[in-house]
Amino acid sequence: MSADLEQIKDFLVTLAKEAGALIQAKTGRVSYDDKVNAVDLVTETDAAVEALVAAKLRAAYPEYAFMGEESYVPGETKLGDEPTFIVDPIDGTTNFIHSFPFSCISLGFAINKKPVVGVIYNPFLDWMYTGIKGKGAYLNGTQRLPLRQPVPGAPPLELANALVGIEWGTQRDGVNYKVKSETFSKLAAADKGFVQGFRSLGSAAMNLCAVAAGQLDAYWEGGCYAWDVCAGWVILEEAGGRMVGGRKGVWDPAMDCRMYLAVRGDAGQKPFIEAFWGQIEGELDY
Ligand code: LIP
Repeated sequence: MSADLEQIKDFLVTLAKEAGALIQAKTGRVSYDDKVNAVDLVTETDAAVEALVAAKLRAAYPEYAFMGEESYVPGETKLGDEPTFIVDPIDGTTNFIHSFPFSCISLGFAINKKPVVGVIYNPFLDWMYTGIKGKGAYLNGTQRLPLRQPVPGAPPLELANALVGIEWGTQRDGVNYKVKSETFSKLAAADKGFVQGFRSLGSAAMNLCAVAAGQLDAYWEGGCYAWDVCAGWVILEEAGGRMVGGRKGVWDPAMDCRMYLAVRGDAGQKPFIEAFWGQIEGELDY
């Protein structure tokens, strides 16, 4: 039996609202633990939300697999071809701890390791982003993405007119820290990339939704996992955007490749991607 994607999206929207109420109730009042280091954080609410979501999905869709950030076991959990829910219970955990209102729940559904349904809900701003493969992407059910439409006669997307989402991520040493720091510096410099600006929303899912909405022109990150990008990926593509690899030349990235460049819909997308890759100083290595 093939999956009813519309019905799955509706189920995920209801679930996201329920989980969102729990996230909102707990923000700013939580203690936290380190995972890998002192900037890779987890709270009891991350685990509680994932447990709630996993139980509801397993009850409603026992035939589908489940992968979640908090139950992931490195080296053991593998993303397979079977239909799979891919869940980040709180994306933007640091924001959640600080009550910075850019955390969300990210609920994705993938078949053959390709995202086909995405639901991302930010309960603080009451923003519900949804996307279904082949059926478009929306904010709050009715506003079709992208929200920002091109101005007639405007120049195509290029570095010089781009607002770019970036994140430091949780690795603050070694080659990845070096590549990110030097690339950010090159992208900012007047005699090099000279992008208009950077934004750092602290959540991969929120960054991807901002690119899908056309509010950010691009988002580059290394270090994310499938649960950070699955839902946002389909929302981005259904808004006319494109996901490529965060390393030069990767036009068709795997969902769990951990290095991504998301670009909004625009005629200048391909030259922009090549120009952006040209600014990457060294190679990310996740
Ligand atoms: C975080 C991201 C953030 C990224 C971090 C991390 P978490 O997810 O969304 O943008 O830079 O590497 O993956 O830990 O808040 O779910």
